[in-house]
Order: sequence, then structure tokens, then C-alpha cells
Amino acid sequence: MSEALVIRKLKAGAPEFDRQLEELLSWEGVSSKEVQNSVDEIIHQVRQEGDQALLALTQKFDRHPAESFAELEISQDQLREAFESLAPARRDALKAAAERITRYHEKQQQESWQYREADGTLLGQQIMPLDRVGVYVPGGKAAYPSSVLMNVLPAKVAGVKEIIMVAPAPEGELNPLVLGAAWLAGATRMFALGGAQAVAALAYGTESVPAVDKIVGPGNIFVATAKRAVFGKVGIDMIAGPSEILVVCDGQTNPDWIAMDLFSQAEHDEDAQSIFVTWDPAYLEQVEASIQRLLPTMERAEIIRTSLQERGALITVASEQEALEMINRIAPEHLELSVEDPQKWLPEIRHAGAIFMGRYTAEAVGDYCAGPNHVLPTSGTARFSSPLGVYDFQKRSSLIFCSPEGASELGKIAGELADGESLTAHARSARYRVKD
Ligand code: HSO
Ligand code: ZN
Repeated sequence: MSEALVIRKLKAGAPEFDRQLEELLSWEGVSSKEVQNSVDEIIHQVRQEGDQALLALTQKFDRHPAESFAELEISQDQLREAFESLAPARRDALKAAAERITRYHEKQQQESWQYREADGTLLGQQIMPLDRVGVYVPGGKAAYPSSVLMNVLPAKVAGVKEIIMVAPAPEGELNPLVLGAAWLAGATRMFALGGAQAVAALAYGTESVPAVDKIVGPGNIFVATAKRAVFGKVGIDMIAGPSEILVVCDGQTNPDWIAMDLFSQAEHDEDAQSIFVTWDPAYLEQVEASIQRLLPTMERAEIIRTSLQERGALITVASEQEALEMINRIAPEHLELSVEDPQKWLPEIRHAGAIFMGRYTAEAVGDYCAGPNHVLPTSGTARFSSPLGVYDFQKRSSLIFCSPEGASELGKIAGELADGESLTAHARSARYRVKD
């Protein structure tokens, strides 16, 4: 049997607690000067040499055997064939997930609106989808077909016409589930490109890759650094940190379930963070025992062990109220409320990316198929941001239509304010329409 795991146990209110919690929650996702320099260099190269640079960089970094750029585009036929090649049970599960995710996101559709002021002026807001978006799908250990659905489907629901997907193909190999999910979700074009070069291609366009208006999707440090660098030329979704889960339990749930829920995020990677909070100290010991017993049975035991040891914690609080304070302080990406009456808690939860309510709601169902998006704010950013959604793929234009009376009313006010700013053309433009 492998050695016991050492996971920190903290007690809220203890003298060192605030410092310990702060240390636990600190996460520096910043990239080094070297990474930034090489990303800048790659972006420059792609802007100068287009497809040729993309081909050379892909041969170099992904060891892709392609000899011409054309080989890096994956056709719709290839996507469809990949979908059809999947085992029927997988295909059905992907379809069921896609349907649920679509239905949920349809609720997020925003409506355009108009209203009339007393002077006859018509005011409003018009919602339009973005024209073209790029979806980055990571390769390697984070090649998640579920993320393809979560990024592409909200764009579809928003009405985006062109969705360009990119995913690195190490040695020329692509994950058929990723391709199948791309076909099912409705990606319009796909290229076997990854890293900073893929982000640069999407942001600036090349002979073959169309420039997009916004880039979404997670990626490694090179991708994150490139997204930051092209922000402004295009929109980006967010810079996601490692996965996190905070489980709060009243001591009445099977402790094995809690242990496995903590593992479910810890298995993503060594930097993932799983935290458990309870006001029942005896129950905390039971959860720890479950963790110790179940860990050796896990396929990714070593990743889970490192994640729990480096960034995990089991925290005892004095009361439900203190548990609530902990939630709002941590502002977790995923919050599991494994308690009797989770509805009662909701009005006081100010910061959490997604809230999983009740003992039967495993965070994992949210990752795949419940319906809400699994792209969520991490590292405390739930204080000011929200899950990826249809609204990320839409934008608003404001509408103003002046009646002659409205023009007269507003022209007087605008003229006065323009005088105050010494902007004569503004003042006269507004006053031309004032009735005397
Ligand atoms: N939990 C991840 C999403 C995911 N889980 C994909 C499994 N596959 C986002 O934090
Ligand atoms: Zn997950």
C-alpha cells in the first residue's frame, strides 16, 4: 500500500488561520519573461509570414508531419466521420449532453428592447451575435470533448455564424471524441493548430485562417499569455486558472461521496484545489478516512495526492454562519452544498461560479451534462465575473430615435453641456434641431 496522504487540517478562528487561508488561496498565474518573449516572437512571426509560419511552428512544436498548410485544416467530412466512428453509447451521451446544454443556454438569450420617453424619443438596446469566434481546445491531458460542447454551443445559441476551432495535434494525432464533439456542436471550420501560434492566427488572420472577433477556451501558459497579448485586437473570455472545488457538508452525507467529489477536481492537475468545510469535527475525520482509503484505488492517484497535499485543505468551522463566510471569502469556482436545505443558503452566497445544491448533486454532472456551462471563474474571480454563456457571444448596440419634439428638448440640454466643454460643433449640431 502506498504511504498515507498528508492533507492540511485547519480550524477557522485559530490564531494562524487567516494567514494559512491566504497562503492556500494565493495563486500566481503570471507567466515568466521568457514565456512572454517567446509568445511575442511567435505572434510577430505569424503576422509577418502567415500560413508559412503556422506550418513551420506546428512542425516544430507539435512534431506534426504535415508538409503543406492545407493538411492542417480538418474538413467537415473528417469531423462527421470522427463522430460516426465513436462507440454508440459515447455518441448518445454526447448528444444527450449537447441537448441539455443547448436547452439551458437558450434561457440566456437576451432580448432587444425599445421604449418611448414622454417627449417622443425612442430609446432602446439591440442585441446582435458576434460575427466570428475562435474556440481554442487544448491537446494532451486536457483534451476535453465536454469543453468543446461548453464553448461552441453557447456561441451557436447566440447566433454566431462562423465558429473556427483550433486544437493542437501532437505527432499529427487528434482525439476523435474532440472532433466528434466539434461536429455535433457545429464548429464551422477546424484547424490542427495549437499554442501561441493558433491564438495569433485567430487574432490577426492568415491567408487560410480567418481573423475572428473573440477567442474563447482554456489553454496552457503559452496560450494564456498569447490571449492576454492579443486582447484589444480581439475579445477574450477569461484567463482560467486550475480547477477548484469547495465542498460544504453538514455531516449527513456518505463521506465516500465527499472524498470522491474532492478527488474529481484534484484529478484535473497537480495545481487543482479541493477544499472541504464542515462544522462537525467528527465528520471531518470520517471524510479524511475515506480520502485515505479511496486514494490508492484511483487511476490518477499521484496527481490527486499532489493536488491535495499542495493545495487541498479540510477546514473545521464553528457554525453554519462561519461556513457561509468561508464560501464568500474563497469565492470558489465550484461550490457543493451537501446540506439538508441548500435553498435556504442561496440568498447569502455572494460569490461562487456554480453552486451544486444538495447531497445528490455531484459536481461532475455539471462538468458534463446537467446543462449549465463548465467554463467558470477561478482563483476568486467569481467576485466579479460569471460563467461563460450566450451573453459572451453577443453584444449590444444602443438605439436613439428623436422625434422633432425630443430633438428640441434634448438639443437645449446638450447645447448647454457642450458650451461647458467648449465644443462648439457639438453645441451647434444639437441646437440646429431646437425649435424656436
Ligand atoms: N471541471 C472542469 C471541466 C471539466 N471536467 C472537463 C471534466 N472535463 C472545469 O473546471
Ligand atoms: Zn472537472
